[in-house]
Amino acid sequence: MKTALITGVTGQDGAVLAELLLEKGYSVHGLRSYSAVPDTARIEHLDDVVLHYGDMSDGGSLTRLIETIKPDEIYNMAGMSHVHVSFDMPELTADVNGLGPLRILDALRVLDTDKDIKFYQASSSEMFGRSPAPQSEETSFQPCSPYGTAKLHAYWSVRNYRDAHGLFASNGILFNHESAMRGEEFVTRKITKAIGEIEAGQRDKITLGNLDARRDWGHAKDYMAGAHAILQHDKADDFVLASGQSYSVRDFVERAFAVIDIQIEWQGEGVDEVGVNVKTGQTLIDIDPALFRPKEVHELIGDASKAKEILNWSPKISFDKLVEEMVQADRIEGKSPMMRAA
Ligand code: F7E
Repeated sequence: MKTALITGVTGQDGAVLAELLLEKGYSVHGLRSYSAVPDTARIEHLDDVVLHYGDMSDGGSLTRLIETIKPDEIYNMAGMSHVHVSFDMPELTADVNGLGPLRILDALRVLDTDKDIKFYQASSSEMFGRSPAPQSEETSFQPCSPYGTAKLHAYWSVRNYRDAHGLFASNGILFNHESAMRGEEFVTRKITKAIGEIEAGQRDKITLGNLDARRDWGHAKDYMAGAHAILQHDKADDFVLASGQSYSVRDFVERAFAVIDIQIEWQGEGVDEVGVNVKTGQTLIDIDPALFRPKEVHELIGDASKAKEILNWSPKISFDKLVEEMVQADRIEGKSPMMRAA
């Protein structure tokens, strides 16, 4: 039986990956950082995950854990994952997202384990920043957020430890990937959660930032299967995982409302633009410039040809299916207690 250690096991990716690895018969250990408020909701159904306290900013805790568990595979899914927030907490972002993976790599270099532990780093399309789309493994990086620069530090650390010290360390450069477990601070889940609440009469509208930003959105289940495939390859390497299709935030809004049979019409311009329910005239979307980022990545479209060719990986869940699944999941949650009981 293989043993895996997943950092960030309480987040969307950690939880989805933990479930996948348990299904594959792995013994799964998860690193959780201390939080005063319980943060294990996403893995409550996964009794078999062994949880350990530790932190990406605490090298000693990481080293001890690796030494004790002696995993076959380590998946680093931990970190400060919100790009906008990284502008307000650049040092913490650099520490956790940039130096955290380096701490694991260095532990793997110095620890005298009898195993060749494989390491997966959750690299991000945000590292491409303003490099023109489509972006592949050959595209140059132009990160434009503290989040992107910190991820780039980790990406290069993986490559350097692989080349200099012979570690089996691979980067998965993942484009945006979502699910019903996505945090509510990310735009897709923010929209679907609010739609559930609007439908249940608990709120009137959704306030958003840049409607024209374009992202390549896929489903977290497909992308975690890809992360696993990256470590099963016989050689450590770097792979882009993406759908190859991009949609704007505006597109996501339209398709998400369509799931509950509401058609949106856009009226006005710039920060005064609103999205209106065609049937009732009610404003369902407005804009708050405070939600614009100091510097924005305008368009991300991934080219995952290498993963397709070498790993035989390609996403199976379409954008429309993803949107539908997320809206439907939030409809149940968004309904009033009376409707839920019915
Ligand atoms: O923003 C725009 C926003 O926060 C997507 C993380 O998983 O994927 C994610 O990063 C777009 C941006 O994701 C709102 O300006 C408009 O252009 O959902 P997001 P992200 O920044 O792309 C990458 C690959 C990661 O690695 C990250 O960890 O949507 N947008 N209005 C908004 N975004 C948010 N959050 N909230 C809004 O109201």
